[in-house]
Amino acid sequence: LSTLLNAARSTARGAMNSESASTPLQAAFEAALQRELQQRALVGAAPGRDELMRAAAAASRELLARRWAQTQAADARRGDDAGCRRVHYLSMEFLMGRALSNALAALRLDGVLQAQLQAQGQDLSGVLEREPDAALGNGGLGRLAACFLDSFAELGLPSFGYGLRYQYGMFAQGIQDGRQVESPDDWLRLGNPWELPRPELRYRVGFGGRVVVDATGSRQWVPAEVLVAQAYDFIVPAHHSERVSTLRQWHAQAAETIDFQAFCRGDYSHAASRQVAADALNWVLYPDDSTEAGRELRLKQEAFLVSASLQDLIERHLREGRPLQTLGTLNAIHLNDTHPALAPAELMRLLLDEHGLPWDEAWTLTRQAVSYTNHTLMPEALETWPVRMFEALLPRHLEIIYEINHRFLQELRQRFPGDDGLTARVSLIDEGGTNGGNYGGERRVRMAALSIVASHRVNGVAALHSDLMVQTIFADYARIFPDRFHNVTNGVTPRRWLQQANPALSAVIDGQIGTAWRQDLSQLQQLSAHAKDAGLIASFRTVKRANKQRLADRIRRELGLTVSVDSLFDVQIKRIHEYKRQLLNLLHVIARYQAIVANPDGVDGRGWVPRTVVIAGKAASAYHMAKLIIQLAHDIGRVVNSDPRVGDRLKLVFLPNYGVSLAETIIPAADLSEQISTAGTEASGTGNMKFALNGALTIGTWDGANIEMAEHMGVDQMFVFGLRTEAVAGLKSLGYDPRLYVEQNRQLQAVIRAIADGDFCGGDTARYKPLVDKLLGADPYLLMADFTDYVATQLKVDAVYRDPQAWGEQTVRNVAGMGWFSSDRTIAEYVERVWSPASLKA
Ligand code: B1N
Repeated sequence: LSTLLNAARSTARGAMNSESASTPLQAAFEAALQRELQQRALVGAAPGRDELMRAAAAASRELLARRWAQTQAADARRGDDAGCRRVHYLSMEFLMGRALSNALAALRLDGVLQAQLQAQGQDLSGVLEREPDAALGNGGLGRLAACFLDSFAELGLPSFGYGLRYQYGMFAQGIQDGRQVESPDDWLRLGNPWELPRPELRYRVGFGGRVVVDATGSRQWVPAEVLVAQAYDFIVPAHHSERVSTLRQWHAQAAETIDFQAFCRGDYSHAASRQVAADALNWVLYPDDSTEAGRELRLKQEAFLVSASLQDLIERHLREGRPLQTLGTLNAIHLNDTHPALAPAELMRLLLDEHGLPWDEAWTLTRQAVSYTNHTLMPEALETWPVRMFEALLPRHLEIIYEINHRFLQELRQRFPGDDGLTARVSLIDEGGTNGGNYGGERRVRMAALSIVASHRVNGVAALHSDLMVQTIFADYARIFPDRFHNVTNGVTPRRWLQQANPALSAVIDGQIGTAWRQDLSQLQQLSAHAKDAGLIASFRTVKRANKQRLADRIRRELGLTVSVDSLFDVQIKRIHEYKRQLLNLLHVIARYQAIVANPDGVDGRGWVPRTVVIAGKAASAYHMAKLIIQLAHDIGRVVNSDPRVGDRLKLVFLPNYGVSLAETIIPAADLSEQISTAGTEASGTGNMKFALNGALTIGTWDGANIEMAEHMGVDQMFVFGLRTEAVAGLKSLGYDPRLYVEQNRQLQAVIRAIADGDFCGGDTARYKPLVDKLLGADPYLLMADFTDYVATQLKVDAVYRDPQAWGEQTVRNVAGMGWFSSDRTIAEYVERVWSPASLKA
């Protein structure tokens, strides 16, 4: 592992001649700006920030395109014994955010552009802010894929990310009367200056139709509908070498855009129907996080991504003059959750039907190439598709899945004779019994089963999650394939999440330990020797205060609310989900509000540590409970923020339209990071890492990657509370009764009563009835059981915050402990355990 990281670092040092010639950018920028102004008939006018942003992006793209060509040429030449396979990371989501400041930093051209813009009377940050986020992802899973692309480039890994070019990304969230309203994210409205259309890269992808058997007995699929996948490339630069990675996104077009016969008949709607079908496929990212989308269009999107990507991979492999027989040892195909799980079936189809390989050989290549990461244990997120939908859309894939299943189950019957329960449980087909419950007995294809059976490696995303995965949802498969399951704990890119998001803290760290942490985050450990250094603590404080001021300014601008930078900024930003327990956070806010009103001078007369609670996040449009939680946050905020008895002691802020860019401003300003999921439910979390890296302390449960963070920084550096996984399971198995916890805690009673009585919504007792009923009835995420410890732990947070030296020391120790959580380390582990040729022999 360390050899790999070091090798990447030393080639980086050699290759980095730091673009000292600033002229290429200047020239490219001037030319791009002229083009921009011409296209918009603005010649002679002073360019606005939009034109400047687009010109800067176009110029950077031009410079990156040279690096792209060099990288591809080098990768094509690499020997078969290079020790590392080319990685193809298949994901329905890449949550890239903005690209310009990252590109400028990678090219070392931010200073040059700043000077250039000053000459135009503009400042760089104003221009950067004009770039729309590329929000082609829901949350953590999509952002992880984006961090991975950054690390692929940084480590010089031959690699492609493969995704879809959605016309509309993650919906924009507005708030009306405290309620979420969704609107489309028309991010391509003004075009996309970053993307390179690759008209020469087009592949046909079929749907529907039937399978015909020819005279020789070989089977061929004759699809009823054919779409063309057209590639658009987005270049992801390394920061310490001239290597790049590629995000290749597919855009669907009709094979023949109009049905000319129909057109001539005057039947225009029929004439355009093929293009309409193609447009539907490109249409929109499914806005579901950790739940199954379950719609036919989604299955078509998944099949389209998979087919185009694999055809592209095979073509490249053959074009480079390599035989099909080395496909699996020279290429890795990685499934980012089960969303691209059709890949093994499609690869088999291509190898069998298009390239004429026999089954066993095709299966060997497939198993060598494919690996799969699971990102959640939530049963409602485990993808299954009705067999009926396969019959209609993907008949040949269904045949292949049946054959894979037949061989798999046959082997099992030999290995575990008489265990019919086992074969039914692990079959790729759910025969429609009770498994999965509410599907009305329909037969379904289990995508996780397909992913596991067809992979040589399966991994979870944090140690606890990987353990639970093999103990619970995949226990049978772990027994069948004991060597297949591994853990690779998530990480985040330090370039975006420290260097770019927090330049001031980066400068302080540079001053203390030098600049090498950008490539080797483990260097941060050196900070711990200075954790008690009053000067360093003061610098951390100064930076935090300035970042808080920036956030406070934004809150005032957007919401007209004034918050004090002297208050503790307590932040929870992530998708709104019951298991993430934003509601527990709100219960604490209410408890604190009631306590402040009852005891304005504090319980012990020492006053209150002032707090600003910040929440942001989107709720899936059909997720009623999550939407109610957003509304409750607004109702509480309205009451608390305007209560003169409270003043600065407590504010509750909901920042709308959470996304990558908003995270980049919020995270550096946080004092406290809320990571409070019910133990065993958050697979990893990656926001938790970003906060700690930026000097926020964590209040968190013993869940996901929180555990490993605590282990790396020292458990006492984190505010840990709540029931652990075994206790959660134990309580549930005994028959958990939330009312018992309420009866024992008068503070909790008062909090629940306030919500039930409509205290925050003018006495409307109906509004939150479903929420209160669920808390007192089932409370599946154990808020009632964890409330007391949570509130007590919040008081411990206050106590440390009162002591600036103690708080400061702890923030330094948090940053120092985060060196292991770089996505560079994560990717190095994937290379070693999952994608190396050696992992095939193990
Ligand atoms: O993946 C992240 C983890 O850090 C989070 O803990 C985990 O919740 C997240 C269906 C998902 N798991 N599953 C999804 C996303 C979209 C969808 O349609 C499921 N997201 C996660 C990175 O490992």
